[in-house]
Amino acid sequence: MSFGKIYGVLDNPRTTACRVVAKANDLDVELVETAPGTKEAEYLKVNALGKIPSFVGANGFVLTECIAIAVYRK
Ligand SMILES: N[C@@H](CCC(=O)N[C@@H](CS)C(=O)NCC(=O)O)C(=O)O
Repeated sequence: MSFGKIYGVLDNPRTTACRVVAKANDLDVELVETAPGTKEAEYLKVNALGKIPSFVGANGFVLTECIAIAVYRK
């Protein structure tokens, strides 16, 4: 079952840190490739600053800031 999605870039350090923690906790988290600094309207609804990474849980819960994402537990 999906835990959620991480918006970020493969090999970006902050994205990677979040994905490593998810993997270590056996969480199914999809990576949605998103360029840092994007001003796409859809992404700005997730992260108003356009920064990566961002997390959107399967329940719709949104988190930004890589440390907050990494330590988040449902
Ligand atoms: N405090 C944020 C910083 C996020 C951040 O600055 N991400 C960079 C990429 S590593 C970014 O999106 N830069 C694009 C920009 O600042 O417009 C965090 O730790 O998640």
